[in-house]
Amino acid sequence: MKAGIIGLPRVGKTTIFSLLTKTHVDPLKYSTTPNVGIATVPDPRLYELAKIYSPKKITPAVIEYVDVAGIAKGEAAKESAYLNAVRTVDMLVHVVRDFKNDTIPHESGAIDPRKDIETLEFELILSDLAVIEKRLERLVKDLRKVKSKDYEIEYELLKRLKAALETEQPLRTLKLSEDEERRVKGFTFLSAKPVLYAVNLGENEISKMRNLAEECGLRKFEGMPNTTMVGLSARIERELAELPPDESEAFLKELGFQETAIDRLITETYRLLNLMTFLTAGEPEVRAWSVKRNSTAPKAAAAIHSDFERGFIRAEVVKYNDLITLRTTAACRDKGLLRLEGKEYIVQEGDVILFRFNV
Ligand SMILES: Nc1nc2c(ncn2[C@@H]2O[C@H](COP(=O)(O)OP(=O)(O)O)[C@@H](O)[C@H]2O)c(=O)[nH]1
Ligand SMILES: [Mg+2]
Repeated sequence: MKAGIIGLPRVGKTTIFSLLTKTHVDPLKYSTTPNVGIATVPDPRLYELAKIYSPKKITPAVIEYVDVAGIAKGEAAKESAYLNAVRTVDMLVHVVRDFKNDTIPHESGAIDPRKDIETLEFELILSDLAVIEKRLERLVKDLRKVKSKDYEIEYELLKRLKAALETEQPLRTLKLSEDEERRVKGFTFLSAKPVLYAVNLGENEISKMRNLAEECGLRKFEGMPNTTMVGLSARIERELAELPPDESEAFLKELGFQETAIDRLITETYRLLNLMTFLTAGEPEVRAWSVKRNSTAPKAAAAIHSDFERGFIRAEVVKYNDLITLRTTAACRDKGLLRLEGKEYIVQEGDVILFRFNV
């Protein structure tokens, strides 16, 4: 799964991308191709399991981030390469700037996270409107020639989406039926993608994090469907990343946090992508695997190998907490805590699974 980092120029996108993916990007090098990298999803359970299995390898779940070059007002009209790069991602991390710094000019001259969000979201909405209008024109022509129930349904649906966009409602906030979801999917509407607002705070203002929406004028976006927000100071996160682990831990404690904001950002991205984790554990490897919520056992098995889905026989499942308490799957079996699950089983967060299959 892929998250695209978007936002106005000079808000901290590339800085945050580097922190997320632990890569170095030369901030002075102008690049027209997006930066692409992998972030590991923080999961302390892996290290607890490693204490039991002493595995050769520990493999966390990952998310791909794409840092697309800055977007500016009026982009939609140009139908630029930028928007096309954004089209292929599964969700958006929208970085907005709250930090003040006179040497780093801000696109619109003033620091106003809410206005910046509205500006950029308006571009996404305009782009979607253009797509809808084009399709509607075509549908009207086609409907004149043939009577088609399918076209009629699509026509009515697109009219409804258009009306929402015209009142500046992003499509991600609409409630759609499964059938409607299926119909709109192919359009890859930009405003339909889940959004995480990453609010880049001044280094002396991170206390705003405790009451982010209120402090940054973002109340309007609170509780919106498929929308969430995380506050951070990219500058502080960079300092933390440059310190040796024990010192950065002490610094973090001093700031009053248990985890870095970058880790929180990754965790929230994961959640907004509707992903959950199941685990596999053994001497060769302890590993976290991502699947969509509500996946069946064979679907989860496919995350490991497509043969596993085809040849699926059963899943042997223990809960992470039970395994940590009892230390072995054999002990779990003795206590009746190892379950044999079939094709219909819906995998749960934190299941430790051994798949049985034949190929
Ligand atoms: N003071 C301060 N400067 C920052 C912060 N985040 C980024 N910057 C600086 O702002 C400038 C633009 O950052 P960059 O990450 O390249 O922004 P982008 O254009 O959105 O990719 C760079 O000089 C960064 O060092 C921050 O949290 N505080
Ligand atoms: Mg950049």
